[in-house]
This record gives sequence, structure tokens and C-alpha cells, in this order.
Amino acid sequence: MRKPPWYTLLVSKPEDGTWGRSTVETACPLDCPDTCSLSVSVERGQITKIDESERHDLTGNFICNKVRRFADRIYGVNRLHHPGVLKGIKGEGQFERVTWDKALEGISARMIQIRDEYGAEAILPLSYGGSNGLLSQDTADAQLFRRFKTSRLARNVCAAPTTTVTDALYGRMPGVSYDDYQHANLILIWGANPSTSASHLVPHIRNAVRSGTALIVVDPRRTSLAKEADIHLAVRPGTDVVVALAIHRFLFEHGYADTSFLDNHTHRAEILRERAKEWPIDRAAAVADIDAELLERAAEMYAETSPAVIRCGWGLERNRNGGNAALAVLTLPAVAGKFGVRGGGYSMSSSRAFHVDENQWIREPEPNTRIVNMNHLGRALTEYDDPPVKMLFVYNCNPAVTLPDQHRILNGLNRTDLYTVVFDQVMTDTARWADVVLPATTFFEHYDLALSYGHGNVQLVQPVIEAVEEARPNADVFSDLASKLGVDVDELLQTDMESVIHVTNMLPDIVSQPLLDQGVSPRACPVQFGDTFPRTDDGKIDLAPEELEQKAPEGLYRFRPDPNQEKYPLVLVSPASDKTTNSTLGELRTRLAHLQIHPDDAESRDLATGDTARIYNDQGEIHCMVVVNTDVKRGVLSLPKGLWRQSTMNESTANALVSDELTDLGDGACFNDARVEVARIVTATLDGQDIALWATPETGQNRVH
Ligand SMILES: Nc1nc2c(c(=O)[nH]1)N[C@H]1C(S)=C(S)[C@@H](COP(=O)(O)OP(=O)(O)OC[C@H]3O[C@@H](n4cnc5c(=O)[nH]c(N)nc54)[C@H](O)[C@@H]3O)O[C@H]1N2
Ligand SMILES: Nc1nc2c(c(=O)[nH]1)N[C@H]1C(S)=C(S)[C@@H](COP(=O)(O)OP(=O)(O)OC[C@H]3O[C@@H](n4cnc5c(=O)[nH]c(N)nc54)[C@H](O)[C@@H]3O)O[C@H]1N2
Ligand SMILES: [Mo]
Repeated sequence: MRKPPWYTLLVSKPEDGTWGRSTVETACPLDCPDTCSLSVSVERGQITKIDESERHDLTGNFICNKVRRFADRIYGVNRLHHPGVLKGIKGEGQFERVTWDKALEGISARMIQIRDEYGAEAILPLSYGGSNGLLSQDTADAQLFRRFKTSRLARNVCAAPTTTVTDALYGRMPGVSYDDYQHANLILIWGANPSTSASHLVPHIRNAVRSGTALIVVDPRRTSLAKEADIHLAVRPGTDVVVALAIHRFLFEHGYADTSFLDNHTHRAEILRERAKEWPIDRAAAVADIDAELLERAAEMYAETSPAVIRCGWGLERNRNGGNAALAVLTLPAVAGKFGVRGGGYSMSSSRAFHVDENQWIREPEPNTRIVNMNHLGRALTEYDDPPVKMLFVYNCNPAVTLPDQHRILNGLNRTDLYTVVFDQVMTDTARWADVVLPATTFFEHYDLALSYGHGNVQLVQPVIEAVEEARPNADVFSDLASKLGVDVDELLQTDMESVIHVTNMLPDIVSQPLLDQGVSPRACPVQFGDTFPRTDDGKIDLAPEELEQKAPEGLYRFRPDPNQEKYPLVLVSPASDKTTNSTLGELRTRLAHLQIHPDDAESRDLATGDTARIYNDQGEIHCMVVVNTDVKRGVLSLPKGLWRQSTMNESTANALVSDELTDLGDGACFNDARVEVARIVTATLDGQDIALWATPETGQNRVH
């Protein structure tokens, strides 16, 4: 085995048991486009400070406050220290300490019993990004579950629509890199909020704006970049497809469509042109509830300015029209002829450009077993019966708060005949429902590789402290479980360190000498249609891909209005927050979360800042405080994503109101499509007890809680 030089950097306890001081370089692999380099101070084996590291040019100036205080998670009261088995009632979070051996024996016995009785498909492994490192999943875990022939999981909670669309249009072509934003004369940020979700892109945007670059933001919220923008199109959530189609129509009708580019590099432009015809500026503006003149000005600016780059985010994909929205937005640079110059084109996720094929090291084909879309977890746990889900093995994921239809998921987790294993770093809301909890290491305690889906660098993640108490890395635990089950796991995947070495040796395109020497790979900044071209069969862009046309319920470039709009006129969105990464670190939120509401919506419901409100629809309700301001559009409410149940007054979070309907393309989640109503909650005292009263708009009467 070729051992990379950093192999020797492992910080281990000195022989004499005394710890010195050291500073260790690593990287943050959390699910965020920026994957910052970190410089971590360690004293006596404990982390004392987490800082940025100059090792990485793009992230070397600052890191986020979340990760700065990650030690509060590592050493916090919520940390899982030992394996435990349920003691008492599910959901209460009481566990009895057991040894690793006993815990894994118990799990393996139950897996065998379930397989014998119901078939192995009754076991559902559920994982998503976790710390999002390349190796925190799809190594030993995948080998084990494939060989055991459990149900398979469609990991569609995030980026499924945008990935489906970019793959079909551009086939994993790399996007415009952060570095090249300075060359753009127009930056169009569509459904992204980099100030929170990719903060190292922001200095590049601001530098460009300072030197005269125009900025357009399309977002139902007045984000901090929207406040600085030349034009802010505060669209109604889910209407992006018609806004983008109106811009296409404008380009075609006013002679801005780049016909030579379309002829040479695309197919089926006429379909796009035809469908865009249906969306004159006025009609689209009315549907999106924006000013038509402003939309026309944005279209004109985009048409006339080059280089122009579109930063497409994930906010626009999370609704019933999300796939078509991404399609209409990501085809704009092709029609407007924006490619071929530095700073021109689009950026989406860069992770697909890496060409990583996990099957190389999983070395076991996927079995032909049932596929469960993780967005349908609640349904799977409560309705699937062929076979029913009898065991749920959760790792790298916190479904009780991050997946759609929270109540249905909690009802499922509450089943006494469901055996749930939760392998996590802390006692999450999901872990409270476990039959067995297993303690996982954090990325400060194990090896991994951080692949940035923003800037495109790959970095080494290495332990800076020893594992806290009995926490263990994923690979180690899954290979141990496999051996108890009598399932083979490759020797080279049995620990996180072996996996990193093994996998890096298999990725010569990614793992270059600089990564091995300094922990950071070099970054490519290719010009789209200059240095890099669509990785499609013929190198061209199919503007209306046949396979997508068949999948979309009403075809491509179509808008589907919401049938519930009358009953529930408000839309709840739940964007990324600067306090958490998804729900990771949510345990550290000490204050209750608040809902943002526009003054007009608040006034008609007699709500003022500081009031407690009930946000509800047919699926459930959330009780929390409101803050009234114009940072959200009229008709739109906003509550942060990733809240733990402790952060609202009734332990329900945004996903209690999010249905498990899937997006038009890619079978993704409709997080920003929750149709709701809001009412004020008044508290009163009755017989010495606090009770809550609220007015329901339908009846105008008060109800007692
Ligand atoms: N601090 C922090 N950073 C993160 C994360 C985190 O939780 N916290 N999560 C990471 C992950 S997993 C992801 S996927 C990315 C997501 O990063 P972003 O792409 O920035 O996604 P969101 O924050 O979900 O939403 C972005 C914006 O879309 C807007 N929006 C909502 N609905 C619509 C719509 O219908 N149309 C349009 N045009 N805009 C809409 C929201 O108001 C929000 O301002 O961020 C990553 N970075
Ligand atoms: N309402 C609403 N909900 C959303 C979204 C939204 O916009 N609105 N966005 C969604 C998005 S973009 C995403 S990506 C999903 C993410 O949803 P999840 O994948 O559930 O992400 P996290 O909440 O960060 O949960 C990851 C869990 O893995 C654990 N973990 C981390 N590293 C390891 C490890 O090495 N081993 C093990 N065993 N565990 C580990 C963490 O402690 C954490 O509890 O959430 C989605 N949920
Ligand atoms: Mo995500």
C-alpha cells in the first residue's frame, strides 16, 4: 500500500501519556460548498481553538462561526459517548450503556432474524451527507448492505432536480469557479444565498460589484446580497420557471438569441423557443408577483452584458416546478450566448465534475432490491408492506428533522415493532427514537477527503484529537458489523485511514502530488466552451432532453400552479441558516427560532413582532414567535432549515408542514413549497393553568389548545 506523506501526521498520544501543544492542519468536510482548510490548536489532547488556515487561498481569510465553535459539539452534553440500548419508551432518549461488542451482536442478530422472517429488503439503511466527506459513506457500509441485499435508498433529499437537469444538459461540465467571478460584468444569483451558504464566494462577488459589475438577485427574500443588488426580483416561490421563460422569450424576440451558438452547440432550441412564447414578460411577472418593468430591465441587462455568470442555487429546486425551474435558468447562457469567455456561463454544483465512481472500491454491484426514495421515509415506515420496513439503520442523517412530512416520520419511528439503529455523534432528535444508539466520531477525530462542490479543491481531513470516549468512525463500525454477520468487507476498507489511503490511490485524477504533500489539490478554473465542453454523447447541449420530457408530469418548461393556494395562501420557505449546517450543530441553538413574516401579512392577521403564532396546514402546525419585516416577500414566510425540535414551542419544525410530494424532475423534496396559514396564539390562564387560544381564519372563532 502506498502511504501518503500525511499518514505520519496522525496525532497520537505520546508514550509517556503527556500531551504537548500542537497545531494541526485539516479541512472541514461539512455539507457546504466551501470546505475550508482549518488550523486547529490542540492542548493536552483537547481542541482549544479552531481557525482558518492559510493553506487554502480561497478560505484562508476566515471561517464560519459554526465551525469555530465545533468543539462545543465535540465536548458538549449532547455528545454520545457509548453505545446504548433503549431503556423505557421510544422517543424519550433514555439508553442503557452497553459495550460495542454487545451492541453490534444485538444488531447483527436482529438483521438475521428480520432477513429470515421478512427478507433482507425489510432492512432500510438510511444515510445522507453526514459530514459529507467522500468516505463517510459508500465504503464498508455499502459493501455490507449490498452484500446483505437490504433495500436501497434513493438519496434525493437535496440537489436531485438540479443534478438531473445539469447532467442532461451539460453532462457534468465544470462550472465557473469562484476565482472567475471577478471577470464577470453581470452576476445573476438565482435561488442561492451565498452570504449564508457559501460565504467565501461573497468577497468575489463584492469585489466585482465594487469595480462596476452589475448584480441581479432572484429570491423571495431580501437577502443581504439582494439588498446590494441593482435588481432584486422577489419572485413568489415556485415561479422561477416562468420568469426564466420570459427572459428566453425576450432573448428570442428581440434578436438577442445567439443563433450561431444554438446551431453549432445545441439541439431542440425550437422547443424551448415555442414554450417560452407562452410567457410574455407581463404574464410571467403577474404569476411571479413581481414588477413587469423590473423583469424586462433584468432581461435586457442579461441580454446586453457580457461576461455574465449565473450562480444557480438550490433554493429554486425545492418545489413542484423545481426541475423545470433549473432547466429554464440553466439554459439561459446557451440561448444568450454567454459561454466561451472567462467569467461567462453558470455555476451549479462542482461535485459532479470530479468523476468519482464509488463502485471502483465498493466492488459489489447494487442488488436488484427495492429502492426507497428518502423523501418518502414517512410513507415507507407507515405504509410499505411488501415487505414492511422492520429495521431502519440511520447514519449520516437526522431524518426526524430534515426530511419531509415530519409527523409521518415520527409516527413511523414510534412503531414499537420497528427496530431502529441510530449511529451519530450526538443525541439527535432521531437518536431519541432509536432502539440502539452508536457513537460516531466527528471529522476532528477521523480521516476523510473533502471534495468541494463549490470551489473544486480536494482536501485531506485528518484527526486532530483521539476519538472522544468510545466514538468510532463509520468504516470501522460497518466492517465490524459485517464480520459479525459473516459478510466480507475488503481489508482495505476496514478503517477510515485504510479507506482514505486505498481510495486516494484509486483516484489519480483527483489525488495529485500537492494533495499528498500539502493536503490541498490544485483547482481548475476552466472557461465553459473555451477549455471545457459538455460531457454529453456528442458534446452538445440538448435543450429539451427526450428522457426528461417523458418524466416531467406536464412536459418540459411547464409551470404547475398550486391547487391549495386558495385554502392556504402563504408559502413557507426554509433556507439555510448561519447557525447550523442542515441540522448539524442545531443542539447548540439556545434560543427559540422565529418565523419571518411580511408586514402586510402580519397586519391582516393582527400579528406583531414578538407575538406567538400558529403556522398550520392539513399536515400539522408549528408554534413559534414571529418577527415582522420586509426581508420576506408578501405571501412568504421563512423559518430556518435544520432546526431541532427543541427550537420551537411545540417541537415541530418546518418539515411538519412540508408534504412529501416530489419535484417535477429528479424526484426531489418540495421544502420551499409548503402552503400554510398563520394565526396569532393568545395565552390566558384558566384555573391556574396556562392555555393557548388562537383565532382560526376560517371560523374567526377562538380555539383552546
Ligand atoms: N450555513 C449553512 N451553509 C450551508 C448549509 C446550511 O445548512 N447552513 N447547507 C448546505 C447545503 S446542504 C446546501 S444544499 C446549500 C444550499 O444553499 P443555497 O443554494 O443558498 O440554498 P438555500 O439556503 O436553501 O436557499 C437559497 C435561497 O433560495 C431562496 N428561495 C426559496 N425558494 C425559492 C424559489 O422558489 N425561487 C427562488 N428563486 N429562490 C428561492 C431562499 O429564500 C434562499 O435565500 O447550502 C449549503 N451551505
Ligand atoms: N425544511 C427543510 N429541510 C431540509 C432542507 C430545506 O431546505 N428545508 N434542505 C435539505 C438539505 S439541502 C439537505 S442536504 C438535507 C440534509 O439532511 P441530513 O443529511 O439529515 O443532514 P444533517 O442534519 O446535517 O444530519 C447529518 C447527521 O449525520 C451526523 N454525522 C456527521 N458525520 C458523521 C459520521 O462521520 N458518522 C456518522 N455516523 N454520523 C455522522 C451528524 O451528527 C448529523 O446528525 O436536509 C434537507 N432538509
Ligand atoms: Mo443540501
